[in-house]
Amino acid sequence: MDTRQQRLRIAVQKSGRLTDESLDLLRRCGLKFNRGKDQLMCYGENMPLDVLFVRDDDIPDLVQEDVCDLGIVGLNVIEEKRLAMAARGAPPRFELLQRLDFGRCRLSLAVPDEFEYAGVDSIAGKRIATTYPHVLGRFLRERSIAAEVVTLSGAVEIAPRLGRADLICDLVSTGSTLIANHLREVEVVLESQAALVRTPIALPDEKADWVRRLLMRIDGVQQVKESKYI
Ligand code: PRT
Ligand code: ZN
Repeated sequence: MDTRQQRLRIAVQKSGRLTDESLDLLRRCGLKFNRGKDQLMCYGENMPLDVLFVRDDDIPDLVQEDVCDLGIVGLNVIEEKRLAMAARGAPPRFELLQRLDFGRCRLSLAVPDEFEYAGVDSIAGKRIATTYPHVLGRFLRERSIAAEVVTLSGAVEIAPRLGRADLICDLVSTGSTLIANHLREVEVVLESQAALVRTPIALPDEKADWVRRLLMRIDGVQQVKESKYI
């Protein structure tokens, strides 16, 4: 039988903010694996679960295209993808299984220090730089605000200084990047954290059983972590 039929495959960020904690979670769930340097895939030694290392932005597609059964990715990426697909009239084909207790951040509006902000209406008619045009677009629509969304692929925080935008909509965690760029956070657009997603395709019994077991173990790991903080 094709081993792809029997082994689960999970997509994890190759190198970035979610990588260490995603792998740590899998280890705490009992998975043993050896990750060689620059290795794109590693095989679970004691569970039928293999890890594929990819860019975080590719994870929703890998899961919907059934290349991977599972993926760990930020809700910000999931939500942007979901809205982008809905805008094209295509329903998303991945399912949110569980929120994970790491990767917390927020997608926020931030304005230059000298910007006179007096509530969300102050951004009407302004240019907003972001890498999340669909999530921002929904935020504006829900508040009936007409503003120009300037979609960039990165370096959003310097867009106001370059004259490309009046304000930005970007991810924030500690807030120090905003301060360093003379920007201040004024509105939260989306709260985010890492999450486990799965393919909507029905899995063979044995694989479905392993997904259930993995979810129970994740629950256990997260509860232990929580009780440590209390
Ligand atoms: O290469 P690849 O495409 O895989 O990685 P990436 O560069 O797109 O993503 P990466 O590793 O930066 O982030 C992966 C995920 O981590 C994001 O999709 C979020 O779900 C989550 N996350 C949590 C964050 C942050 N915190 C965060 N602070 N992602 C990005 N940032 C950036 C933010 O864009 C800004 O530039 O960090 C800066 C702000 O941080 P503070 O602490 O100064 O506020
Ligand atoms: Zn990315």
